[in-house]
Amino acid sequence: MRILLLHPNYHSGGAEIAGNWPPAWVAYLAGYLKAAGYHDIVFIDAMTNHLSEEQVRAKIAELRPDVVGCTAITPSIYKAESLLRVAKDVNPAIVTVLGGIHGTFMYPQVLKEAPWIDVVVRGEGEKVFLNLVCAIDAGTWATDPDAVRGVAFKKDGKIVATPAEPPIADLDTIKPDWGILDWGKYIYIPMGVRVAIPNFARGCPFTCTFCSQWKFWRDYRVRDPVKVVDEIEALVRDHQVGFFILADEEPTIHRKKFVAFCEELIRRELPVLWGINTRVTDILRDEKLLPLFRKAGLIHVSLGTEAAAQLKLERFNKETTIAQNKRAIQLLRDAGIVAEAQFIVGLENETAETLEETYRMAADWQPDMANWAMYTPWPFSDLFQELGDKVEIFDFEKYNFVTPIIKPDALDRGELLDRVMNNYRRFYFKKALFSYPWLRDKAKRRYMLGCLKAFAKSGFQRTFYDLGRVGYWGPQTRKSVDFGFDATRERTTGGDSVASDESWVTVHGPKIEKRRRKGELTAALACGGGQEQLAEHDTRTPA
Ligand code: B12
Ligand code: SF4
Repeated sequence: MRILLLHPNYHSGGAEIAGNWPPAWVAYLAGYLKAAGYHDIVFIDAMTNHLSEEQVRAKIAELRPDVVGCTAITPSIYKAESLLRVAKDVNPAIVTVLGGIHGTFMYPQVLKEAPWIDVVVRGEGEKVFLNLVCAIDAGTWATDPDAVRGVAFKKDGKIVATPAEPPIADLDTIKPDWGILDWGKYIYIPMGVRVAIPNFARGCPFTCTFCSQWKFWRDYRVRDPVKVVDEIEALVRDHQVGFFILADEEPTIHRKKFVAFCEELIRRELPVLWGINTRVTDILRDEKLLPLFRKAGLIHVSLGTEAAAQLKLERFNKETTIAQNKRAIQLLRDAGIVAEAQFIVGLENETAETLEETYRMAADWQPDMANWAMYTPWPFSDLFQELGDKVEIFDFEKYNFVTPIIKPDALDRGELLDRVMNNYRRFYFKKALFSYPWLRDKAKRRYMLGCLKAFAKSGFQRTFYDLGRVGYWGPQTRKSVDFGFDATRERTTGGDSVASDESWVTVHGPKIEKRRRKGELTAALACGGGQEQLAEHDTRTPA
Protein backbone atom coordinates (compact mmCIF):
# COMPACT_ATOMS: atom_id res chain seq x y z
CA MET A 1 0.00 0.00 0.00
CA ARG A 2 1.38 3.39 -0.98
CA ILE A 3 0.76 6.32 1.32
CA LEU A 4 1.36 9.88 0.20
CA LEU A 5 1.66 12.69 2.75
CA LEU A 6 1.17 16.32 1.74
CA HIS A 7 2.06 19.61 3.40
CA PRO A 8 -0.05 22.36 1.75
CA ASN A 9 1.51 25.38 0.09
CA TYR A 10 0.34 28.01 2.57
CA HIS A 11 2.42 31.09 3.39
CA SER A 12 1.68 34.11 5.53
CA GLY A 13 5.03 35.69 6.34
CA GLY A 14 5.20 35.18 10.09
CA ALA A 15 7.67 32.89 11.81
CA GLU A 16 8.45 31.24 8.48
CA ILE A 17 10.55 34.24 7.43
CA ALA A 18 13.42 32.67 9.37
CA GLY A 19 13.75 29.96 6.74
CA ASN A 20 12.21 26.71 5.55
CA TRP A 21 11.04 24.53 8.40
CA PRO A 22 10.78 20.73 8.28
CA PRO A 23 7.25 19.40 8.87
CA ALA A 24 7.75 17.32 12.03
CA TRP A 25 4.35 15.63 11.71
CA VAL A 26 5.56 13.78 8.62
CA ALA A 27 8.58 12.28 10.38
CA TYR A 28 6.56 11.20 13.41
CA LEU A 29 3.73 9.63 11.38
CA ALA A 30 6.05 7.97 8.86
CA GLY A 31 8.23 6.52 11.63
CA TYR A 32 5.24 5.05 13.41
CA LEU A 33 3.79 3.55 10.24
CA LYS A 34 7.11 2.14 9.10
CA ALA A 35 7.63 0.46 12.47
CA ALA A 36 4.33 -1.32 11.84
CA GLY A 37 5.42 -2.54 8.41
CA TYR A 38 4.10 0.20 6.09
CA HIS A 39 7.24 1.26 4.28
CA ASP A 40 5.91 2.72 1.06
CA ILE A 41 5.46 6.30 2.24
CA VAL A 42 6.18 9.33 0.10
CA PHE A 43 6.14 12.95 1.16
CA ILE A 44 5.54 16.09 -0.89
CA ASP A 45 6.30 19.39 0.81
CA ALA A 46 4.24 21.74 -1.35
CA MET A 47 4.91 24.60 1.10
CA THR A 48 8.69 24.56 1.02
CA ASN A 49 8.81 23.83 -2.70
CA HIS A 50 6.06 26.36 -3.53
CA LEU A 51 4.20 23.77 -5.59
CA SER A 52 1.02 24.69 -7.42
CA GLU A 53 -2.01 22.39 -7.31
CA GLU A 54 -1.27 21.37 -10.87
CA GLN A 55 2.25 20.32 -9.93
CA VAL A 56 0.90 18.28 -7.03
CA ARG A 57 -1.73 16.77 -9.33
CA ALA A 58 0.97 15.58 -11.71
CA LYS A 59 2.94 14.04 -8.86
CA ILE A 60 -0.10 12.24 -7.48
CA ALA A 61 -0.88 10.85 -10.92
CA GLU A 62 2.71 9.66 -11.24
CA LEU A 63 2.96 8.19 -7.72
CA ARG A 64 -0.45 6.41 -7.80
CA PRO A 65 -0.96 6.33 -4.01
CA ASP A 66 -3.72 4.37 -2.28
CA VAL A 67 -4.01 6.83 0.59
CA VAL A 68 -3.33 10.57 0.55
CA GLY A 69 -3.00 12.32 3.90
CA CYS A 70 -2.76 16.08 4.23
CA THR A 71 -2.13 18.26 7.29
CA ALA A 72 -3.96 21.47 8.17
CA ILE A 73 -3.69 24.11 10.82
CA THR A 74 -6.53 26.63 10.76
CA PRO A 75 -5.09 29.02 8.15
CA SER A 76 -4.05 26.25 5.77
CA ILE A 77 -7.39 24.45 5.86
CA TYR A 78 -8.68 25.66 2.48
CA LYS A 79 -5.39 24.82 0.78
CA ALA A 80 -5.50 21.36 2.37
CA GLU A 81 -9.10 20.81 1.29
CA SER A 82 -8.15 21.76 -2.28
CA LEU A 83 -5.18 19.40 -2.37
CA LEU A 84 -7.33 16.52 -1.21
CA ARG A 85 -9.85 17.37 -3.93
CA VAL A 86 -7.03 17.15 -6.45
CA ALA A 87 -6.16 13.68 -5.09
CA LYS A 88 -9.78 12.57 -5.39
CA ASP A 89 -9.95 13.96 -8.94
CA VAL A 90 -6.84 12.06 -9.95
CA ASN A 91 -8.31 8.81 -8.71
CA PRO A 92 -11.61 8.49 -6.83
CA ALA A 93 -10.37 5.25 -5.27
CA ILE A 94 -7.73 7.13 -3.26
CA VAL A 95 -8.69 7.37 0.40
CA THR A 96 -8.31 11.04 1.30
CA VAL A 97 -7.35 11.81 4.90
CA LEU A 98 -7.08 15.13 6.73
CA GLY A 99 -5.10 15.48 9.98
CA GLY A 100 -3.99 18.29 12.29
CA ILE A 101 -5.62 20.69 14.67
CA HIS A 102 -8.24 22.34 12.47
CA GLY A 103 -10.02 19.18 11.38
CA THR A 104 -9.79 17.79 14.90
CA PHE A 105 -12.32 20.33 16.12
CA MET A 106 -13.93 21.60 12.92
CA TYR A 107 -14.62 18.28 11.20
CA PRO A 108 -18.38 18.88 10.89
CA GLN A 109 -17.74 22.01 8.83
CA VAL A 110 -14.82 20.50 6.94
CA LEU A 111 -16.69 17.35 5.93
CA LYS A 112 -19.61 19.50 4.79
CA GLU A 113 -17.61 21.96 2.72
CA ALA A 114 -15.16 19.36 1.38
CA PRO A 115 -17.21 16.20 0.80
CA TRP A 116 -14.30 14.67 -1.12
CA ILE A 117 -12.46 14.19 2.17
CA ASP A 118 -13.11 10.61 3.24
CA VAL A 119 -11.87 10.81 6.80
CA VAL A 120 -10.57 13.24 9.38
CA VAL A 121 -8.02 11.97 11.89
CA ARG A 122 -8.58 13.75 15.20
CA GLY A 123 -5.83 14.75 17.63
CA GLU A 124 -2.52 12.96 18.02
CA GLY A 125 -2.07 11.23 14.70
CA GLU A 126 0.28 8.26 14.98
CA LYS A 127 -1.93 5.56 16.44
CA VAL A 128 -5.18 6.64 14.80
CA PHE A 129 -3.58 6.89 11.36
CA LEU A 130 -1.93 3.49 11.74
CA ASN A 131 -5.26 1.92 12.75
CA LEU A 132 -6.93 3.59 9.80
CA VAL A 133 -4.26 2.40 7.36
CA CYS A 134 -4.53 -1.14 8.77
CA ALA A 135 -8.31 -1.04 8.30
CA ILE A 136 -7.92 0.19 4.72
CA ASP A 137 -5.32 -2.49 4.05
CA ALA A 138 -7.51 -5.22 5.51
CA GLY A 139 -10.53 -4.00 3.55
CA THR A 140 -12.58 -3.37 6.69
CA TRP A 141 -12.53 0.42 6.46
CA ALA A 142 -15.20 0.49 3.74
CA THR A 143 -17.51 -1.87 5.59
CA ASP A 144 -16.89 -1.01 9.22
CA PRO A 145 -15.43 2.50 9.61
CA ASP A 146 -16.86 2.82 13.13
CA ALA A 147 -14.29 0.32 14.31
CA VAL A 148 -11.48 2.89 13.98
CA ARG A 149 -11.26 5.17 16.99
CA GLY A 150 -10.48 8.89 16.76
CA VAL A 151 -11.83 9.55 13.27
CA ALA A 152 -14.72 11.46 11.71
CA PHE A 153 -16.40 10.75 8.39
CA LYS A 154 -19.71 10.96 6.57
CA LYS A 155 -22.01 7.96 6.61
CA ASP A 156 -25.44 7.90 4.98
CA GLY A 157 -25.30 11.68 4.72
CA LYS A 158 -24.61 12.10 8.45
CA ILE A 159 -21.38 13.10 10.11
CA VAL A 160 -20.05 10.48 12.47
CA ALA A 161 -17.19 10.83 14.97
CA THR A 162 -15.93 7.68 16.61
CA PRO A 163 -14.81 7.74 20.27
CA ALA A 164 -11.39 9.29 20.79
CA GLU A 165 -8.27 7.14 20.82
CA PRO A 166 -6.41 7.56 24.13
CA PRO A 167 -3.24 9.65 23.81
CA ILE A 168 -0.05 7.61 23.41
CA ALA A 169 1.15 7.21 27.01
CA ASP A 170 4.83 6.69 26.22
CA LEU A 171 5.95 9.12 23.55
CA ASP A 172 9.29 7.34 23.29
CA THR A 173 7.52 4.47 21.54
CA ILE A 174 7.28 6.76 18.51
CA LYS A 175 10.49 6.54 16.49
CA PRO A 176 10.38 9.36 13.96
CA ASP A 177 11.64 8.75 10.44
CA TRP A 178 13.57 11.97 9.89
CA GLY A 179 15.08 10.40 6.80
CA ILE A 180 11.85 10.96 4.88
CA LEU A 181 12.63 14.69 4.64
CA ASP A 182 14.76 16.32 1.97
CA TRP A 183 17.16 17.96 4.42
CA GLY A 184 18.98 20.18 1.99
CA LYS A 185 15.84 22.33 1.85
CA TYR A 186 15.42 23.11 5.55
CA ILE A 187 17.77 25.97 6.30
CA TYR A 188 17.50 28.35 9.24
CA ILE A 189 18.51 31.69 7.75
CA PRO A 190 19.90 33.34 10.92
CA MET A 191 22.57 30.66 11.16
CA GLY A 192 22.68 29.30 7.62
CA VAL A 193 22.36 25.73 8.92
CA ARG A 194 19.82 22.92 8.74
CA VAL A 195 16.97 23.14 11.24
CA ALA A 196 14.84 20.48 12.95
CA ILE A 197 11.75 20.52 15.20
CA PRO A 198 11.82 17.55 17.59
CA ASN A 199 9.23 16.96 20.30
CA PHE A 200 10.38 16.93 23.95
CA ALA A 201 6.87 16.91 25.40
CA ARG A 202 3.34 17.06 24.06
CA GLY A 203 0.42 18.92 25.54
CA CYS A 204 0.20 21.38 28.36
CA PRO A 205 -1.15 21.05 31.89
CA PHE A 206 -2.58 24.57 31.81
CA THR A 207 -5.83 25.69 30.25
CA CYS A 208 -5.48 29.22 28.83
CA THR A 209 -8.77 30.30 27.31
CA PHE A 210 -7.36 31.65 24.03
CA CYS A 211 -5.25 28.58 23.39
CA SER A 212 -6.29 25.22 22.02
CA GLN A 213 -3.07 23.28 22.33
CA TRP A 214 -4.02 21.77 25.70
CA LYS A 215 -7.34 20.65 24.24
CA PHE A 216 -5.69 19.20 21.17
CA TRP A 217 -3.15 16.94 22.89
CA ARG A 218 -5.53 16.25 25.83
CA ASP A 219 -2.78 14.90 28.06
CA TYR A 220 0.60 16.32 29.08
CA ARG A 221 3.48 13.88 28.51
CA VAL A 222 7.22 14.39 28.71
CA ARG A 223 9.72 12.16 26.98
CA ASP A 224 12.81 10.57 28.44
CA PRO A 225 15.41 13.36 28.11
CA VAL A 226 18.16 10.91 27.14
CA LYS A 227 16.05 9.55 24.28
CA VAL A 228 15.33 13.07 23.05
CA VAL A 229 19.06 13.75 23.00
CA ASP A 230 19.59 10.44 21.14
CA GLU A 231 17.19 11.76 18.52
CA ILE A 232 18.99 15.10 18.34
CA GLU A 233 22.34 13.38 18.06
CA ALA A 234 20.99 11.37 15.12
CA LEU A 235 19.66 14.56 13.52
CA VAL A 236 23.08 16.18 13.85
CA ARG A 237 25.02 13.12 12.71
CA ASP A 238 22.78 11.81 9.92
CA HIS A 239 21.24 15.02 8.60
CA GLN A 240 23.78 17.70 9.59
CA VAL A 241 21.24 19.63 11.61
CA GLY A 242 22.87 22.68 13.25
CA PHE A 243 19.89 24.27 14.94
CA PHE A 244 16.61 23.03 16.41
CA ILE A 245 13.58 24.39 18.15
CA LEU A 246 11.56 22.19 20.45
CA ALA A 247 8.06 21.75 19.02
CA ASP A 248 6.64 21.85 22.52
CA GLU A 249 4.18 24.41 23.70
CA GLU A 250 6.43 25.10 26.67
CA PRO A 251 9.29 22.70 27.36
CA THR A 252 10.42 24.06 30.72
CA ILE A 253 7.17 23.16 32.51
CA HIS A 254 8.80 20.01 33.84
CA ARG A 255 11.98 21.48 35.26
CA LYS A 256 13.61 18.26 36.36
CA LYS A 257 13.39 16.65 32.95
CA PHE A 258 14.38 19.83 31.17
CA VAL A 259 17.51 20.09 33.31
CA ALA A 260 18.30 16.42 32.62
CA PHE A 261 17.90 17.17 28.90
CA CYS A 262 20.37 20.07 29.13
CA GLU A 263 22.87 18.02 31.12
CA GLU A 264 22.76 15.23 28.55
CA LEU A 265 23.30 17.70 25.70
CA ILE A 266 26.32 19.12 27.53
CA ARG A 267 27.71 15.65 28.16
CA ARG A 268 27.57 14.78 24.46
CA GLU A 269 29.05 18.09 23.27
CA LEU A 270 26.87 18.20 20.17
CA PRO A 271 27.62 21.00 17.70
CA VAL A 272 24.07 22.33 17.75
CA LEU A 273 22.29 25.43 19.04
CA TRP A 274 18.61 25.60 19.82
CA GLY A 275 15.60 27.72 20.77
CA ILE A 276 12.40 27.43 22.76
CA ASN A 277 9.21 29.28 23.54
CA THR A 278 8.50 29.54 27.24
CA ARG A 279 6.97 31.50 30.09
CA VAL A 280 8.40 34.40 32.04
CA THR A 281 7.65 32.70 35.34
CA ASP A 282 9.71 29.67 34.35
CA ILE A 283 12.69 31.89 33.55
CA LEU A 284 12.40 33.58 36.94
CA ARG A 285 12.06 30.22 38.63
CA ASP A 286 15.11 28.91 36.77
CA GLU A 287 17.28 32.00 37.20
CA LYS A 288 20.23 30.05 38.54
CA LEU A 289 19.96 27.42 35.83
CA LEU A 290 20.19 29.78 32.88
CA PRO A 291 23.98 29.42 32.50
CA LEU A 292 23.46 25.65 32.35
CA PHE A 293 20.80 26.07 29.66
CA ARG A 294 23.15 28.28 27.66
CA LYS A 295 25.99 25.80 28.05
CA ALA A 296 23.67 23.16 26.61
CA GLY A 297 23.31 25.28 23.46
CA LEU A 298 20.11 27.19 24.21
CA ILE A 299 20.60 30.47 22.36
CA HIS A 300 17.10 31.85 21.76
CA VAL A 301 14.10 32.09 24.10
CA SER A 302 10.77 33.57 23.02
CA LEU A 303 8.66 34.85 25.87
CA GLY A 304 4.93 35.56 25.72
CA THR A 305 5.32 38.73 27.69
CA GLU A 306 2.39 40.99 27.11
CA ALA A 307 -0.63 39.01 25.97
CA ALA A 308 -1.82 39.24 29.50
CA ALA A 309 -2.34 43.00 29.48
CA GLN A 310 -4.52 42.73 26.41
CA LEU A 311 -6.58 39.88 27.62
CA LYS A 312 -7.77 41.71 30.74
CA LEU A 313 -7.40 38.94 33.18
CA GLU A 314 -8.95 38.50 36.49
CA ARG A 315 -6.27 38.36 39.13
CA PHE A 316 -3.87 40.00 36.76
CA ASN A 317 -1.46 42.30 38.45
CA LYS A 318 0.05 44.32 35.67
CA GLU A 319 2.75 46.01 37.69
CA THR A 320 4.14 42.75 38.96
CA THR A 321 4.03 41.20 35.52
CA ILE A 322 5.77 44.12 33.86
CA ALA A 323 8.52 43.98 36.44
CA GLN A 324 8.75 40.22 35.97
CA ASN A 325 8.93 40.54 32.20
CA LYS A 326 11.72 43.04 32.40
CA ARG A 327 13.63 40.93 34.85
CA ALA A 328 13.24 37.71 32.84
CA ILE A 329 14.62 39.48 29.77
CA GLN A 330 17.54 40.84 31.74
CA LEU A 331 18.31 37.40 33.18
CA LEU A 332 18.31 35.81 29.74
CA ARG A 333 20.55 38.51 28.33
CA ASP A 334 22.95 38.21 31.25
CA ALA A 335 23.18 34.50 30.51
CA GLY A 336 24.06 35.20 26.85
CA ILE A 337 20.70 33.97 25.58
CA VAL A 338 18.76 35.92 22.94
CA ALA A 339 15.58 37.18 24.61
CA GLU A 340 12.55 37.70 22.38
CA ALA A 341 9.45 39.46 23.70
CA GLN A 342 6.19 38.55 22.05
CA PHE A 343 3.32 40.99 22.21
CA ILE A 344 -0.20 40.01 21.28
CA VAL A 345 -2.12 42.97 19.91
CA GLY A 346 -5.40 43.57 18.16
CA LEU A 347 -8.17 42.88 20.60
CA GLU A 348 -11.21 45.12 20.46
CA ASN A 349 -9.83 47.42 23.17
CA GLU A 350 -6.59 48.15 21.29
CA THR A 351 -5.84 51.82 20.70
CA ALA A 352 -3.00 53.87 19.29
CA GLU A 353 -1.91 54.50 22.88
CA THR A 354 -1.84 50.84 23.91
CA LEU A 355 0.20 50.00 20.81
CA GLU A 356 2.59 52.81 21.66
CA GLU A 357 2.78 51.43 25.18
CA THR A 358 3.94 48.07 23.85
CA TYR A 359 6.69 49.87 21.95
CA ARG A 360 7.70 51.75 25.09
CA MET A 361 7.80 48.47 27.01
CA ALA A 362 9.97 46.92 24.32
CA ALA A 363 12.28 49.93 24.42
CA ASP A 364 12.44 49.81 28.21
CA TRP A 365 12.87 46.06 28.67
CA GLN A 366 15.51 45.88 25.92
CA PRO A 367 14.83 42.38 24.62
CA ASP A 368 17.12 41.39 21.75
CA MET A 369 14.07 40.81 19.58
CA ALA A 370 10.41 41.75 19.74
CA ASN A 371 7.41 40.71 17.79
CA TRP A 372 3.84 41.91 17.65
CA ALA A 373 1.41 39.14 16.77
CA MET A 374 -2.22 39.85 15.91
CA TYR A 375 -4.60 38.17 18.29
CA THR A 376 -6.19 35.23 16.45
CA PRO A 377 -9.41 33.73 17.80
CA TRP A 378 -9.09 30.01 17.10
CA PRO A 379 -12.71 28.98 16.52
CA PHE A 380 -12.42 26.10 18.96
CA SER A 381 -10.87 28.09 21.83
CA ASP A 382 -12.94 29.08 24.84
CA LEU A 383 -12.18 32.75 24.30
CA PHE A 384 -13.69 32.59 20.81
CA GLN A 385 -17.02 31.66 22.36
CA GLU A 386 -16.68 34.48 24.88
CA LEU A 387 -15.86 37.07 22.22
CA GLY A 388 -19.21 36.41 20.51
CA ASP A 389 -19.98 38.93 17.78
CA LYS A 390 -16.67 40.74 18.24
CA VAL A 391 -15.41 38.17 15.76
CA GLU A 392 -16.73 39.15 12.34
CA ILE A 393 -14.22 37.48 10.01
CA PHE A 394 -14.60 33.78 9.37
CA ASP A 395 -12.18 33.47 6.48
CA PHE A 396 -9.85 31.05 8.25
CA GLU A 397 -7.12 31.52 5.64
CA LYS A 398 -6.35 34.81 7.40
CA TYR A 399 -6.20 33.32 10.92
CA ASN A 400 -2.46 33.54 10.99
CA PHE A 401 -1.14 35.94 13.66
CA VAL A 402 -0.31 38.56 11.01
CA THR A 403 -3.80 39.60 9.87
CA PRO A 404 -6.02 41.66 12.19
CA ILE A 405 -9.05 39.42 12.59
CA ILE A 406 -10.76 41.52 15.25
CA LYS A 407 -11.30 45.19 14.42
CA PRO A 408 -10.42 47.33 17.43
CA ASP A 409 -13.19 49.77 18.35
CA ALA A 410 -10.85 52.74 18.04
CA LEU A 411 -8.79 51.77 14.97
CA ASP A 412 -9.18 50.54 11.41
CA ARG A 413 -7.45 47.30 10.63
CA GLY A 414 -5.09 49.16 8.29
CA GLU A 415 -4.13 51.58 11.06
CA LEU A 416 -3.52 48.70 13.41
CA LEU A 417 -1.19 47.08 10.89
CA ASP A 418 0.55 50.39 10.26
CA ARG A 419 1.20 51.01 13.94
CA VAL A 420 2.50 47.49 14.37
CA MET A 421 4.86 48.07 11.43
CA ASN A 422 5.90 51.35 12.98
CA ASN A 423 6.85 49.48 16.14
CA TYR A 424 8.89 46.99 14.13
CA ARG A 425 10.62 49.72 12.13
CA ARG A 426 11.65 51.71 15.19
CA PHE A 427 12.66 48.71 17.24
CA TYR A 428 14.82 47.01 14.61
CA PHE A 429 16.26 50.22 13.19
CA LYS A 430 17.79 50.97 16.57
CA LYS A 431 18.95 47.39 17.04
CA ALA A 432 20.55 47.31 13.59
CA LEU A 433 22.46 50.52 14.16
CA PHE A 434 23.28 50.59 17.83
CA SER A 435 23.06 47.07 19.18
CA TYR A 436 23.61 43.97 17.06
CA PRO A 437 26.86 44.92 15.31
CA TRP A 438 28.44 45.90 18.63
CA LEU A 439 27.54 42.86 20.74
CA ARG A 440 30.60 41.55 22.53
CA ASP A 441 29.38 37.97 22.67
CA LYS A 442 30.50 36.64 19.28
CA ALA A 443 27.96 33.80 19.05
CA LYS A 444 25.12 36.13 19.88
CA ARG A 445 26.34 38.83 17.50
CA ARG A 446 26.48 36.35 14.63
CA TYR A 447 23.02 35.10 15.50
CA MET A 448 21.46 38.57 15.72
CA LEU A 449 23.01 39.71 12.45
CA GLY A 450 21.63 36.52 10.91
CA CYS A 451 18.17 37.41 12.20
CA LEU A 452 18.52 40.85 10.63
CA LYS A 453 19.38 39.17 7.36
CA ALA A 454 16.17 37.10 7.56
CA PHE A 455 14.15 40.24 8.27
CA ALA A 456 15.80 42.11 5.43
CA LYS A 457 15.15 39.26 3.00
CA SER A 458 11.45 39.06 3.86
CA GLY A 459 11.16 42.86 3.80
CA PHE A 460 12.76 42.99 0.37
CA GLN A 461 10.53 40.21 -0.94
CA ARG A 462 7.48 41.85 0.71
CA THR A 463 6.62 38.54 2.37
CA PHE A 464 6.93 39.82 5.96
CA TYR A 465 3.41 39.98 7.39
CA ASP A 466 2.11 39.30 3.90
CA LEU A 467 2.67 43.00 3.21
CA GLY A 468 3.00 42.57 -0.54
CA ARG A 469 -0.28 40.72 -0.82
CA VAL A 470 -2.28 43.20 1.27
CA GLY A 471 -0.68 46.19 -0.47
CA TYR A 472 1.03 47.86 2.47
CA TRP A 473 3.90 50.13 1.43
CA GLY A 474 4.14 52.40 4.47
CA PRO A 475 1.91 54.76 6.48
CA GLN A 476 0.59 56.43 3.32
CA THR A 477 -1.10 53.14 2.36
CA ARG A 478 -2.69 52.39 5.71
CA LYS A 479 -6.13 53.39 4.46
CA SER A 480 -5.88 51.40 1.27
CA VAL A 481 -4.55 48.05 2.50
CA ASP A 482 -6.84 45.22 1.52
CA PHE A 483 -6.68 42.08 3.62
CA GLY A 484 -8.80 40.31 1.03
CA PHE A 485 -11.18 38.69 3.49
CA ASP A 486 -13.52 36.26 1.82
CA ALA A 487 -16.94 37.51 2.92
CA THR A 488 -18.67 34.35 1.76
CA ARG A 489 -17.11 32.54 4.70
CA GLU A 490 -19.57 32.88 7.52
CA ARG A 491 -19.75 32.18 11.23
CA THR A 492 -19.83 28.48 11.98
CA THR A 493 -23.02 27.42 13.61
CA GLY A 494 -22.84 25.49 16.88
CA GLY A 495 -22.89 22.19 15.04
CA ASP A 496 -20.01 23.05 12.73
CA SER A 497 -17.41 23.15 15.44
CA VAL A 498 -16.93 20.84 18.36
CA ALA A 499 -15.08 23.16 20.72
CA SER A 500 -17.00 21.81 23.67
CA ASP A 501 -17.45 18.24 22.52
CA GLU A 502 -18.24 16.22 25.63
CA SER A 503 -16.63 13.11 24.18
CA TRP A 504 -13.28 14.86 23.73
CA VAL A 505 -12.06 14.33 27.27
CA THR A 506 -8.85 15.97 28.40
CA VAL A 507 -6.87 15.32 31.56
CA HIS A 508 -7.62 18.81 32.75
CA GLY A 509 -9.98 17.34 35.31
CA PRO A 510 -13.33 18.76 36.29
CA LYS A 511 -11.82 20.48 39.31
CA ILE A 512 -9.35 22.43 37.23
CA GLU A 513 -11.97 23.21 34.62
CA LYS A 514 -14.24 24.60 37.31
CA ARG A 515 -11.49 26.78 38.79
CA ARG A 516 -10.58 28.00 35.33
CA ARG A 517 -14.15 28.93 34.48
CA LYS A 518 -14.42 30.86 37.74
CA GLY A 519 -11.24 32.73 36.79
CA GLU A 520 -9.39 31.30 39.74
CA LEU A 521 -6.59 30.13 37.53
CA THR A 522 -4.75 32.90 35.76
CA ALA A 523 -5.88 31.09 32.74
CA ALA A 524 -5.72 33.43 29.79
CA LEU A 525 -2.06 34.29 30.14
CA ALA A 526 -0.01 33.55 27.09
CA CYS A 527 2.74 31.00 27.16
CA GLY A 528 5.06 33.22 29.07
CA GLY A 529 2.54 34.94 31.27
CA GLY A 530 1.24 32.14 33.47
CA GLN A 531 1.97 32.18 37.19
CA GLU A 532 1.36 28.52 37.88
CA GLN A 533 4.05 25.93 38.23
CA LEU A 534 4.02 22.21 37.95
CA ALA A 535 4.92 20.35 41.12
CA GLU A 536 8.32 18.74 40.70
CA HIS A 537 7.03 15.17 41.03
CA ASP A 538 4.04 15.72 38.77
CA THR A 539 4.13 14.95 35.07
CA ARG A 540 0.55 15.85 34.42
CA THR A 541 -1.92 18.44 35.61
CA PRO A 542 -0.99 21.24 38.01
CA ALA A 543 -1.93 20.68 41.63
C1 B12 B 1 7.10 24.51 14.41
C2 B12 B 1 5.90 25.37 14.16
C3 B12 B 1 5.89 26.16 13.02
C4 B12 B 1 7.03 26.16 12.02
C5 B12 B 1 7.02 24.98 11.09
C6 B12 B 1 5.71 24.49 10.58
C7 B12 B 1 5.87 23.24 9.76
N1 B12 B 1 6.44 23.31 8.60
O1 B12 B 1 5.43 22.19 10.17
C8 B12 B 1 6.85 27.54 11.34
C9 B12 B 1 7.76 28.49 12.07
C10 B12 B 1 7.15 27.64 9.85
C11 B12 B 1 5.40 27.82 11.66
C12 B12 B 1 4.65 28.70 10.94
C13 B12 B 1 3.33 28.96 11.21
N2 B12 B 1 2.63 28.56 12.29
CO1 B12 B 1 3.28 27.30 13.56
N3 B12 B 1 3.81 26.15 14.93
C14 B12 B 1 4.84 25.39 15.08
C15 B12 B 1 4.74 24.64 16.42
C16 B12 B 1 5.62 25.35 17.44
C17 B12 B 1 5.11 23.17 16.37
C18 B12 B 1 4.42 22.37 15.27
C19 B12 B 1 4.88 20.95 15.32
O2 B12 B 1 5.73 20.56 14.55
N4 B12 B 1 4.37 20.15 16.26
C20 B12 B 1 4.74 18.76 16.44
C21 B12 B 1 3.91 17.83 15.51
C22 B12 B 1 4.28 16.39 15.75
O3 B12 B 1 2.55 18.04 15.84
P1 B12 B 1 1.43 18.32 14.76
O4 B12 B 1 1.97 19.10 13.63
O5 B12 B 1 0.22 18.82 15.42
O6 B12 B 1 1.12 16.86 14.16
C23 B12 B 1 0.45 15.86 14.89
C24 B12 B 1 -1.07 15.88 14.76
O7 B12 B 1 -1.59 17.17 14.48
C25 B12 B 1 -1.39 14.92 13.68
N5 B12 B 1 -1.32 15.35 12.28
C26 B12 B 1 -0.86 16.49 11.76
N6 B12 B 1 -0.96 16.48 10.43
C27 B12 B 1 -1.48 15.31 10.07
C28 B12 B 1 -1.80 14.80 8.81
C29 B12 B 1 -2.35 13.53 8.74
C30 B12 B 1 -2.69 12.96 7.40
C31 B12 B 1 -2.64 12.79 9.91
C32 B12 B 1 -3.24 11.46 9.83
C33 B12 B 1 -2.33 13.32 11.19
C34 B12 B 1 -1.74 14.57 11.25
O8 B12 B 1 -0.41 13.93 13.86
C35 B12 B 1 0.83 14.54 14.24
C36 B12 B 1 1.52 13.60 15.21
O9 B12 B 1 0.74 13.34 16.33
C37 B12 B 1 3.22 24.78 16.74
C38 B12 B 1 2.86 24.86 18.21
C39 B12 B 1 2.94 23.50 18.83
N7 B12 B 1 3.56 23.45 19.95
O10 B12 B 1 2.46 22.53 18.26
C40 B12 B 1 2.85 26.08 16.01
C41 B12 B 1 1.46 26.20 15.39
C42 B12 B 1 1.13 24.91 14.68
N8 B12 B 1 1.63 27.26 14.40
C43 B12 B 1 0.59 27.99 14.27
C44 B12 B 1 0.48 29.03 13.32
C45 B12 B 1 -0.77 29.88 13.39
C46 B12 B 1 1.48 29.27 12.37
C47 B12 B 1 1.49 30.36 11.29
C48 B12 B 1 0.18 30.69 10.60
C49 B12 B 1 2.05 31.62 11.97
C50 B12 B 1 2.72 32.58 11.03
N9 B12 B 1 2.00 33.45 10.39
O11 B12 B 1 3.90 32.46 10.90
C51 B12 B 1 2.51 29.79 10.29
C52 B12 B 1 1.88 28.90 9.22
C53 B12 B 1 2.91 28.17 8.41
C54 B12 B 1 2.36 26.98 7.66
N10 B12 B 1 2.16 27.13 6.39
O12 B12 B 1 2.14 25.91 8.20
C55 B12 B 1 -0.48 27.62 15.26
C56 B12 B 1 -1.68 26.92 14.63
C57 B12 B 1 -2.95 27.18 15.41
C58 B12 B 1 -4.16 26.74 14.67
N11 B12 B 1 -5.23 26.53 15.36
O13 B12 B 1 -4.18 26.62 13.49
C59 B12 B 1 0.30 26.74 16.30
C60 B12 B 1 -0.48 25.62 16.97
C61 B12 B 1 0.86 27.73 17.36
C62 B12 B 1 -0.19 28.21 18.35
N12 B12 B 1 0.04 28.05 19.61
O14 B12 B 1 -1.18 28.74 18.04
N13 B12 B 1 4.96 27.08 12.70
S1 SF4 C 1 0.58 27.73 28.92
FE1 SF4 C 1 -1.41 28.36 28.11
S2 SF4 C 1 -0.94 29.29 26.10
FE2 SF4 C 1 0.83 28.03 26.68
S3 SF4 C 1 0.40 26.02 25.70
FE3 SF4 C 1 -0.35 25.96 27.83
S4 SF4 C 1 -2.52 26.43 27.65
FE4 SF4 C 1 -1.54 27.13 25.75
